[in-house]
Amino acid sequence: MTRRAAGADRSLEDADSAPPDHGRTLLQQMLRVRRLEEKCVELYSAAKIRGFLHVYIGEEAVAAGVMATLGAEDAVVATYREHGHALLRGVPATSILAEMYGNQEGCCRGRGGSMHLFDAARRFYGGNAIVAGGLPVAVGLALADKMAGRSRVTACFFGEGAVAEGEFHESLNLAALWQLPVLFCCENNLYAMGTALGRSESQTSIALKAASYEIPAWSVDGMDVLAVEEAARRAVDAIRAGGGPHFLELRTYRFRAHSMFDPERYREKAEVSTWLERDPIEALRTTLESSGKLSDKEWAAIQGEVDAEVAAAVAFADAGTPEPVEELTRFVYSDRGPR
Ligand SMILES: Cc1ncc(C[n+]2csc(CCOP(=O)(O)OP(=O)(O)O)c2C)c(N)n1
Ligand SMILES: [Mg+2]
Repeated sequence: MTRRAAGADRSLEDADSAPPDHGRTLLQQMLRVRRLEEKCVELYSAAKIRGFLHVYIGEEAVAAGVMATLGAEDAVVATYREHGHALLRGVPATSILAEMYGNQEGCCRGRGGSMHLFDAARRFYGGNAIVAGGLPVAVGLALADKMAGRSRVTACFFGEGAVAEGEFHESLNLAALWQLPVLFCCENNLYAMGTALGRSESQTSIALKAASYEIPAWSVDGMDVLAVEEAARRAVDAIRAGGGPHFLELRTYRFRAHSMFDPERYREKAEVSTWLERDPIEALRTTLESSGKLSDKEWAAIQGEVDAEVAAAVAFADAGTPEPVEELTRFVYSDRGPR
């Protein structure tokens, strides 16, 4: 086929499927996270993934909305519920799943596992298992950027459980004091393990706590990806314009248990059902369909692509090589010997 003919074919294809609607892209991003997480639960039950596993099902709109506003030069810091953040940051599903299997093809050679996904080349700085542990890391990254005069943003995701930690307050204080380019993204899913927010905090508005540090802070519907994206874009633009740190309290809900070892005795089934009705993926799909921006064919195509991506990741991880035992101390001790 000549070059001209190939170009003609492409323009025909383009005419057939209109330029991808941004809403459809967000829908696909959320679905990628959902399907990967569902697969992780399945693989955990099959003992292919071991250790701890915390899934993000129900909270996808938060990562998808914020991540859509960041560029490759920006940095992302997350918690132990970070598979989706890593995926949307560009870490391949193959590399993520291989990591969870403990395979040497994983993004940390299988040494980090589910809670410690990390990819410096993509400026994805974890995967932090310590509650609030990512906040000082984000402040440090932003301080480095500010000192070097780089126009970058560091987005830091953490749960509302972090507000009980000193690191939360120290980090907000220094970020505000030094006017650092950090976007704090609090994923307020109402529970820290089995502790409801109202049982542990006298002030349950996290945005108000952030505002007490002189940080512009907004509460956002974390089940609405378009609202999340809009708020994040406003904040990121302000940060890039030298406006210092900004804070988003994203009100969301985890549909599944805290981890794979949680009998969920602390919340009523009726409460979970009410939130399930606000499924962020279903909500956006309905909005797009009713406004004529998503046909059945397009939805089927999105699902097909996502399923294929997850299936390829499973095949990759299944065919991988566990980190060899004899290499366990590699990268742990210095190989330079005594000085
Ligand atoms: C400093 C510290 N204390 C306690 C724990 C145990 N722990 C693990 S997850 C968790 C709850 C955190 O809840 P939240 O920050 O709301 O995040 P979510 O799990 O809801 O996403 C706790 C207390 C920990 N990992 N680190
Ligand atoms: Mg929480």
